[in-house]
Amino acid sequence: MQTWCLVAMTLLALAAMASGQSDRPGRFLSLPVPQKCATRPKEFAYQGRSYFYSGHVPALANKKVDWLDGRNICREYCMDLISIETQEENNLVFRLIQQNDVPYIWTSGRLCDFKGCESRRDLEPKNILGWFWSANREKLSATNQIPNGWGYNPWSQTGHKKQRQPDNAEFDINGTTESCLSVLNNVYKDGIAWHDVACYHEKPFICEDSEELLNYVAANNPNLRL
Ligand SMILES: [Ca+2]
Ligand SMILES: [Ca+2]
Repeated sequence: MQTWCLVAMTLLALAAMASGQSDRPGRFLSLPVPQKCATRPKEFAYQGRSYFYSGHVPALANKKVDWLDGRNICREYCMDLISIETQEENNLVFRLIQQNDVPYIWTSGRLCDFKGCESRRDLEPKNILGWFWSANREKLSATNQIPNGWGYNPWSQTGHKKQRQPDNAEFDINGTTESCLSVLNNVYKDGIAWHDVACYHEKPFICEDSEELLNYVAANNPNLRL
């Protein structure tokens, strides 16, 4: 897993928004709200970071949102949609989904298919090497391999086209690219597994602390307890 150049990827992330990735042009990333950061929901923790599932927060319990709205709700809390870098973290997510019978959730996984991505040879072929976690701009492992240090491949072996994921299936149906990563709960009789899904779909989500946003708010609010 390599960390991408922060500045370049920030620009890419901004370009992604400006390119209207969910068919609503002119949408931007939200800035953190210091008071919300200080009182953010902390349902569970892993490696020093707090997380929550939107369905367990009274104010968000019935909310299903598209991928960018999910990011923005998290970001106001100094969080972002979850990035799942380790099998242990993935197991936490799978367990939460299983124990609470959650149908699906958004993660911060995103296909680099927007302006600025076309010059990145290292991201080809896109369906295998073109995925990254928007929350921290880290690349995902190749989608067709078991990630380093994992005992299984979290991507589903099946889907709408009865092919392994990512399959970009919706593109064949209505021309919309499946550019966002959702964890689905047995939608294709495939157990709990990762799927590429079109970003406009409305889903509950899991937020994870963003060190970047927490540090930013801490620096500007020295007396705030985060
Ligand atoms: Ca993470
Ligand atoms: Ca798919």
